[in-house]
Amino acid sequence: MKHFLSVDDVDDPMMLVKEAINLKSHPLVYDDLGIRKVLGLIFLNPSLRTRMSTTRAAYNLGMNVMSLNMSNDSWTLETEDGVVMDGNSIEHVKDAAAVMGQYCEVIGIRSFPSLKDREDDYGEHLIKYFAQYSGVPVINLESSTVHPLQSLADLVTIEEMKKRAKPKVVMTWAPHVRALPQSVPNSFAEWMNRTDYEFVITHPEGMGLHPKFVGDATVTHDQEKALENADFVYVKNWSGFEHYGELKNDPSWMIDLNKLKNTNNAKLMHCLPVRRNVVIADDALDSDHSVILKQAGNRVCAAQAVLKSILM
Ligand code: AN0
Ligand code: CP
Repeated sequence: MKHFLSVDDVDDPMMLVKEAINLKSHPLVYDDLGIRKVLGLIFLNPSLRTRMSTTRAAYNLGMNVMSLNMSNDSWTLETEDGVVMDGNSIEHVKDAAAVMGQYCEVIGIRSFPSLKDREDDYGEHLIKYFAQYSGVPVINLESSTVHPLQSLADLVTIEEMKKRAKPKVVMTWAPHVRALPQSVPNSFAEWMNRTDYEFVITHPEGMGLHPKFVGDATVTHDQEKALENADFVYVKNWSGFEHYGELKNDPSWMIDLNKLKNTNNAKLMHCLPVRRNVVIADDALDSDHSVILKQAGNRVCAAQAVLKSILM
């Protein structure tokens, strides 16, 4: 694998899932694969899980890691081509990416969308610049439109826990107090569409995702009906795609224990961080349905599978 920008960079997503599951059982088998190689982790936004799990994954492969918080510790990047840089931006991403490529064998980058200009966000300019100008493989740590490391860990979790060959997986929109990216749900949908699971998306009217990511999924505005007989319930807020970046906060869509009653004793999933009693109620998050910790744990083997396949 050259870059890991989205599922499109993966020849066989289910093979990568199997590789991650193997690495989880034997995390140190390839502990000299990345020896004396450096992974640079570049963050334009906060992160707990992605930062720590990817660092741990790199350590398991013998790599060294440098982490840089752009917002506090580096220069403001310009992403537009050919502009007169007489505004707030100090360094063009073309130059910064090329410099970082001199210091690192692999670069991971996180850059959230502005949620103001849909065309610009969906153009994914920043991560594409890194792939083009750094001269090294680039890993997506959540970009404007997708979060593939998260989706890979989610698939690992489902594969480990599923009780039937083709589980019913339901992704439900949930309320929030801030406008959030569509990256996690876009990506989850995109990866689900590469499986043979039954996949249903439920959200309030007007909160549909880009059709390219929805693909063949069944879409319904009836959350109760969608949840019936579900084996996995993936909960996530996202802001509007049609009314781009619009915040919707409808508390009736919050998931609680009662809503899981008509499921097939569903496993409850969330990528974290989760606002308790806004997105999901305590009674559900703290119940036996919840697999959020397993999911977060699986971020390590997922990142390790990606790094391994880049290093091989
Ligand atoms: C981010 C999001 O929804 O994309 C990161 C999730 C992994 N969440 C928040 O900003 C709360
Ligand atoms: N799920 C996830 O990517 O978490 P962080 O934003 O903390 O990295």
